[in-house]
Amino acid sequence: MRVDIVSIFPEYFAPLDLSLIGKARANGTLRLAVHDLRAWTHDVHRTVDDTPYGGGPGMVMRPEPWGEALEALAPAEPAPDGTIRDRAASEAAVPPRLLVPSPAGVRFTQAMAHELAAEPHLLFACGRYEGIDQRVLDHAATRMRVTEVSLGDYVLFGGEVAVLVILEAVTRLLPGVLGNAGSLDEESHAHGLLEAPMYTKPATWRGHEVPEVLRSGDHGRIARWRRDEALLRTAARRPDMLAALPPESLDKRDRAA
Ligand code: 6GU
Repeated sequence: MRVDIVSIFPEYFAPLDLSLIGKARANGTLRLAVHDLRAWTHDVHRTVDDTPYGGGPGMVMRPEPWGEALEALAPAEPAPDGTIRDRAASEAAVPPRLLVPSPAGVRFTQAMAHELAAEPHLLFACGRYEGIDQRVLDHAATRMRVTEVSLGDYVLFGGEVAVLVILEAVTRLLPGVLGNAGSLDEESHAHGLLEAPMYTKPATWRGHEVPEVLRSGDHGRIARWRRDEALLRTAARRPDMLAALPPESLDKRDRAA
């Protein structure tokens, strides 16, 4: 997967050299480039923002640098007659999916992470201040898919941290990134429930015991216990998730729990 990130703070992305994301970059699974938006400014002050039309507090990112950045990173449109000039050019002519982090976006979910993991090319545009001039997104939408995406109901200074979150959720779904693909199936959100609690050795620690069932070796009982714990946790912490489950996904013993 190819990923381009545009930001006025490229330094935010230094952690992407670490851990499993760093490994995915090193082995070519993730071809990631971070770009400084100010590279597409032309004035001595390298200005990227201005006051909002209509008034109000804060600043808005001006459209000109963003327009040039997106032109440079999203390939030119194919010829109007659909002519394919050469194979390499036609492959490069598939426009990326543009993602714009914003508290006004649609909610980022595990389902969206799966959807993004299937894309060949993601382009992230990180806004700061009160956001990016809306015409940048409207114009981009004439030649590529544009999604404004939010992490949740709170406000960050800018999109950079959100991109780190989204990219981590997506990268771990790419083929070959996780050693044990089974962990993708078991985890919280995989089946619309939170995951049951986990334990390791020692069996007793500071007076707290590992539940007996997990030491029983009875795989049927263990699976049932984990399912019950997942249901109880989800009911207590995320009643919205429980309510959203299709009724046929609950069996008789689930209802008892
Ligand atoms: Cl994606 N961006 C910003 N600036 N604030 C947020 C957010 C994104 N998601 C939640 N709050």
